Amino acid sequence: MSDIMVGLLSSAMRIPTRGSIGDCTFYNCDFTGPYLHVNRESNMPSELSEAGFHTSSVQNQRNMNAEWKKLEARSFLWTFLKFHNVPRPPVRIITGIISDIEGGIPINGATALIDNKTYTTDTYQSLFYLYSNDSTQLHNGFYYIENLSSDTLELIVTAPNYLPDTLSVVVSDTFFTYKDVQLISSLPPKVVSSNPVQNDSIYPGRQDIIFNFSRRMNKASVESSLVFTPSAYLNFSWVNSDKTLIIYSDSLEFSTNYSIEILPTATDIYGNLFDGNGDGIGGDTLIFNFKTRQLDIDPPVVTGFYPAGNVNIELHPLIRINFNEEISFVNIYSLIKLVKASDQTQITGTIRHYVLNDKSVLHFFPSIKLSPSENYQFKILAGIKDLLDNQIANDSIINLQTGNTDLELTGIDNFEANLTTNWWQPSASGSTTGIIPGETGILENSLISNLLTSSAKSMQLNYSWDIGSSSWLLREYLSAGTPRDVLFDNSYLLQVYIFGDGSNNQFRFAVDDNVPQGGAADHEVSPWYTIDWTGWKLITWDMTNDGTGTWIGDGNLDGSLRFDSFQMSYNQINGAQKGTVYFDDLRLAKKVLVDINDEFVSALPSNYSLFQNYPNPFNPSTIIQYQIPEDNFITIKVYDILGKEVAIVVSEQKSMGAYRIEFDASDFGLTSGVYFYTLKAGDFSETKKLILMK
Ligand SMILES: [Ca+2]
Ligand SMILES: [Ca+2]
Ligand SMILES: [Ca+2]
Ligand SMILES: [Ca+2]
Repeated sequence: MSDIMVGLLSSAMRIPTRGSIGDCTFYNCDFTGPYLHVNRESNMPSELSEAGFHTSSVQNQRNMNAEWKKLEARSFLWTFLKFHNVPRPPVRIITGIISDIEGGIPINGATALIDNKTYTTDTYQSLFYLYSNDSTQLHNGFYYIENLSSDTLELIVTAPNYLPDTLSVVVSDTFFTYKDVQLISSLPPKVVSSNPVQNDSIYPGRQDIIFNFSRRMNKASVESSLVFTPSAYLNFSWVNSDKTLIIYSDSLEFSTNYSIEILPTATDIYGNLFDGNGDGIGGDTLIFNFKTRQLDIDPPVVTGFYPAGNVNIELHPLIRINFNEEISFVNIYSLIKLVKASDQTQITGTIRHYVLNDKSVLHFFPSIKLSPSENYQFKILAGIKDLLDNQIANDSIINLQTGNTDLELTGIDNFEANLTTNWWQPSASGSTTGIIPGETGILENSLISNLLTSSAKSMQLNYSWDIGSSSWLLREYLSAGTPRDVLFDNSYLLQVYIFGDGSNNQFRFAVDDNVPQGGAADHEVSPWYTIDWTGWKLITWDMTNDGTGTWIGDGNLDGSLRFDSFQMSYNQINGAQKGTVYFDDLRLAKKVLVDINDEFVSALPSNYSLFQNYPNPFNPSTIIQYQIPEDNFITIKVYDILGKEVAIVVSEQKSMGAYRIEFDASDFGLTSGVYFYTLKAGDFSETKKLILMK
């Protein structure tokens, strides 16, 4: 009987496969069937699966309908009749699916009329409200009419906003008569969006004009019904299944008012007349106005420079220049320069150019550390151009003076590995609220990274705020991995490089304190930082001096600390509703004083000594330390590998003490190579090797 039943069920429900593929996948079978595991054990076919209870959302929406179950029930009945050799009574039932010819979506509330009997397909009000709160989610388009009186009948199918259709049907006595019907929407086509929008402006020759239609359009009818005033030579292209028209012209004038008329002779592919005013009635004209911008004759303008402030610049700074428009990258390496003020020696570095919101952001990453307490100049030279060759006319020079401190660094995470396993997605944290989860998430990015380190990757965070929410907190939580092993106390600076989006939204750090206690209250945060910059910036939380913000801790950084999370919040006053920021090189830092030519405060030395220079190899400067136990005349001289004296670093009477002095090889024009440096004081002499590597 199973053989009969499975065949009848799958033909009645019009299921192309026997047994449920879903069951088969679920039970990991080899597709030889029966698919249900219980059936394999018992040799029982999976009859009930034929109606798709397990697998298909399309069939499930039909299963909500009582007459659909009649199809199934009659199939069971006919199985028993056949098994007992009882003839099947005349059937005379018509059934099928009514759907939209374009999208293929079944139509709710369509009516089938045949033999003076009608059947209206399920609607939200009649049925689907039992299964969904969304009035547009469910539809089956299923109709079913039984007890038809004769063999040949006329079927008329109607639906609101569709053209009716009439079909001739031959009704079967022996099985269900299937008649699927596809209706053509009678809603006239209209423009649903455009770029530019009505009365907006475009830059001629650089931007296209785009119309998105509600329906697939008859392309020729649209193109021939389009009136462009004043006239211009136009190119048309169609995408999105002929629903989107792109108009491009390189003959538009600057500073001109244009209008585009789409006449009602435009039609969709079914001949429905264009609805220009969008009132649901076809046959009228769309009048679309836009302006072209004036010719850009202005050179680019620098709108932002980082680091802000000209003194106490860190020794390995990133330099960022923001422009008011997109600039040409051509020759940029010869047009921006970092030089030492005293001798105009150029500091080499890498330039990275990004265009965000049609504006250029240039970054300069010096390839070496700068010297402490030294004057530098950053030069933005004449000749930088926009994309229309408008050039900056004059050089500008920004003076930068390095400070006398350097940073001793301890990395937490450089985002080069295990990013998506160590860090949660923002929506995974119970603290996160007020975001749109589908538009918020982290991922690895290898295009934007901090080139001060040998970074190849950063962490990209896309976020989107639900502005209907009453509070907003995005917690980007570090949940696992070696970055969690880094413990510290509040004597450190906590730092991260953030590539800002200029969104004015807010950022802060969060740390666990009292580690390993781990209670909810053992969480402290930094004050908020407003992300009002575009491009890279180093954000520093000085945990000793900057204080804390308010979250679930007591505001004191107690005991042992561990990084917890980056946090962001929506700025209700002027924050962007969505944006993207990047993080790189999360780390701890301590400031160390770099004293040049200054006496040590350490205990009085008991012997002469010359220490190994650092860094070594070096370029172009290095620090030499020495100590003398008595007042004496001393020299420190540098010799090349042949023993020739090439530099005198010190030659003077000195008081007893320990000293450090900077030796800058570029002051003496030295080339790369091995050199020796010798301290002489009376009878004492000591020599060490140093390596200049340019
Ligand atoms: Ca109209
Ligand atoms: Ca310009
Ligand atoms: Ca990195
Ligand atoms: Ca605390």
